[in-house]
Amino acid sequence: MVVPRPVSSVAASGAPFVLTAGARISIAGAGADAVARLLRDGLSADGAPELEIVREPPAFGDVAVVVADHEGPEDHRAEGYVLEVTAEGVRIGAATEAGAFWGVQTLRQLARPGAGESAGAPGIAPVRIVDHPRFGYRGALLDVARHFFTPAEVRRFIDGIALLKVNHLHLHLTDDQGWRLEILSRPRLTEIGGSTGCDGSRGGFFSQQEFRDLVAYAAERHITIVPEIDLPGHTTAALASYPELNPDGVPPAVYTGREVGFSTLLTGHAPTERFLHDVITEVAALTPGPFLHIGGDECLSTSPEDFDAFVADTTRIVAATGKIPVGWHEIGRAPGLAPGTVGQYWDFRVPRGHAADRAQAFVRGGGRVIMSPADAAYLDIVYEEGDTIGQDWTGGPTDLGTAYRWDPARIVPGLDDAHILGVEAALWTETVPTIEDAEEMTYPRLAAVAEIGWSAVPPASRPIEEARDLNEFAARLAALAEHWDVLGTRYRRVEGVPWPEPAA
Ligand code: TNX
Repeated sequence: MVVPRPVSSVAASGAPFVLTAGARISIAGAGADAVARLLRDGLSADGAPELEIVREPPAFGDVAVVVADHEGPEDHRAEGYVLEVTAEGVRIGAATEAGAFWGVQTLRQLARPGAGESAGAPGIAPVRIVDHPRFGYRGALLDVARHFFTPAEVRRFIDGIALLKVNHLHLHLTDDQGWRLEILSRPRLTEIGGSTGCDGSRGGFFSQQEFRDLVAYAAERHITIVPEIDLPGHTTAALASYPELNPDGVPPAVYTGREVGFSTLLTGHAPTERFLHDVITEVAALTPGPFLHIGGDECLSTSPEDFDAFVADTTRIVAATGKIPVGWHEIGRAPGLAPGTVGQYWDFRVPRGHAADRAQAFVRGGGRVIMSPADAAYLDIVYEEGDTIGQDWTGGPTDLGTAYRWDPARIVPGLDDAHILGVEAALWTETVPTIEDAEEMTYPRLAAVAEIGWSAVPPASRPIEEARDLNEFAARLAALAEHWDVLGTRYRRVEGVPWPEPAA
């Protein structure tokens, strides 16, 4: 009962493993310490006893974590792991800390909340799991621009996505309604541009130190932060802060509405060029991860020629910092993107207009594509008609089945696993004011997208609606929800899932 479903899980015979209060976490290999501490903290957050960590061979009843070159599934050493459960003990073997950490998430899910003999828990049935991801990129986008979320709230979000083996957190840091990252060379961006949010909600921003701390917190959990500075549209917060960026030289008032697509930087103009350089240089310096996202969506007020020149230039500035540029699929129209630029596809499961061609352009340019079909992977779309939070522009609600029954390699002709970096679910927050609301929009649908990104390719011979068995998925989700209940994670109790009884 694990989400995402492991590649291979074979039940073994024998008595179950019971986690006793005297159990220890036995570690071997470099890097096992950090993973073991996260295992201890994860299990105790789930209601299990707090285990001691020892660097010695396991005794009966212990949980062993071994990180060594020859461990983990062959050919899948980067993030794979092998997890064995017998009555004698549990053993997680992996070639990397990341692999061991994903094995830990599986173990947490196998252990029912409150596991331990005192709780009278049933224990974990003997099993051997060999597991690795389908895609190296499994992402979640959190829009902190429309509604700001504090570092503590973002850490809580990181904890939640880690349990699902999501390994990239895309932070949408700037938009019309807010600029949320301190830029030392342009202090007005946060002073003015960060002063409010959608519907006049609280302002706020991450200082550079807070941002570094978030990057480090995520990295401990094997999650890479992908910062997005959305350009040249979605920029009212920047335009309000610096008059010289405006086509007419006149700064607009800060913006608290929900409409998109009306703003643009003045392109092809020296002050804007300097601004771009300064901002991108600072963001790159704060980002140890490989990616820097430049947005590029919905620039309805930039002429096509100006847009093309601007985004090509911006990808080259990013590449010069040593980062891989990422942009929304619209930028695929521009000739001259930096080689290897990654595209993020956000059109529908059945591509409309030029969307497929735009996505294919990244592959022609030596890059790959992240798949985020808006009518399945956008977490801000309503679950059902009549919901008070959420948008409905994708032509219908996104219920659990819609979020689950699609495949990234069956969307854009010619784009298969070799061209697809991975998948990402996006939580836009125009309508999402609090972190509790954010969680309710995210769970359980992120679990569906995380499984699509991690679990084995469904057989090509079967229609995707059949290949993804919603009832089977729902049963595993219900087990996961016991953890959400213990952790205090909000989730939507959608129909069709045998959810646990709510705690009294
Ligand atoms: C589209 S798709 C957007 C966002 C909105 C979202 C709302 C894309 C790259 N941009 O600006 O927040 O729809 O669902």
